[in-house]
Amino acid sequence: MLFNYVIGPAGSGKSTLVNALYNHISEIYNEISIITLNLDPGAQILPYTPHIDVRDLITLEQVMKQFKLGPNGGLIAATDLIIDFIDDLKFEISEYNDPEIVLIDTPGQMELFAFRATGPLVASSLGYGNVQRVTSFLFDPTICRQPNGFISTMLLSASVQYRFMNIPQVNILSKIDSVEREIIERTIKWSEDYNSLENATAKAERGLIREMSTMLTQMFENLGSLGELIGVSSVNNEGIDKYWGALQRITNFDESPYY
Ligand SMILES: Nc1nc2c(ncn2[C@@H]2O[C@H](COP(=O)(O)OP(=O)(O)OP(=O)(O)O)[C@@H](O)[C@H]2O)c(=O)[nH]1
Ligand SMILES: [Mg+2]
Repeated sequence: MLFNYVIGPAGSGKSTLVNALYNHISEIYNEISIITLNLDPGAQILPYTPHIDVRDLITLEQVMKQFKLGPNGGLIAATDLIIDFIDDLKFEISEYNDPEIVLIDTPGQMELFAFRATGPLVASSLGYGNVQRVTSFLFDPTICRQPNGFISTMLLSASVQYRFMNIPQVNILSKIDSVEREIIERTIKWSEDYNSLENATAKAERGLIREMSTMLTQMFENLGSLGELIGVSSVNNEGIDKYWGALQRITNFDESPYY
């Protein structure tokens, strides 16, 4: 069983990517059992119909009413409450005859999932037997136009990796069809070549922020924390095969039964 948790800042393309990856894998393997799981209790509209939906167990409106909370407090409480429904989610997954692949869409505000107890607890609890878990962290290319936006996203990515310590992570540059090609190429270059990031930082920043950016860049280099950044478009599917390849590699997913 492969559990892929798609995590990223609000609007970075998580739900659309879950849908695109689901379609891609379903097209490659006729017989594969693959399902989608929505873990966002506050999701309004999803670009796909999830097989399992946490909103059937808990919704933002319900929590706001029950605990007399506003939308922000409601969202925090609703996400925290997912923990109470782990057994129900496990049961629903088993009802699909223990699927080979589960693609998991996580809450819009990633900090509610990744930086509170819910995310790591859910991630370590779902699945049994030979489970392979992976997180996919999304870099939003509109935030990465400037080196400081890219460095901030790298910090977020490193924090998620730190929170999900025992789970390997794939970094994705999402929505690559939505910004100029030069920006995409430059962002990927920054992830591969720390000198180019340091040079860009030196050009774009001054004073304290430049010093801090250089220190952070060096820290990432020392940690070897970024690795590959894979560009993907969920609109025209560019890079989706490379993304699936990385997921297989990182989890040693055995695809042989499907050929
Ligand atoms: N051009 C383009 N737009 C995309 C792509 N992926 C997502 N979008 C758009 O970006 C917006 C946000 O996409 P979502 O998939 O809802 O992003 P999300 O991270 O799930 O959003 P939240 O759950 O609200 O945080 C939507 O308008 C999508 O249509 C892509 O690959 N290319
Ligand atoms: Mg979403």
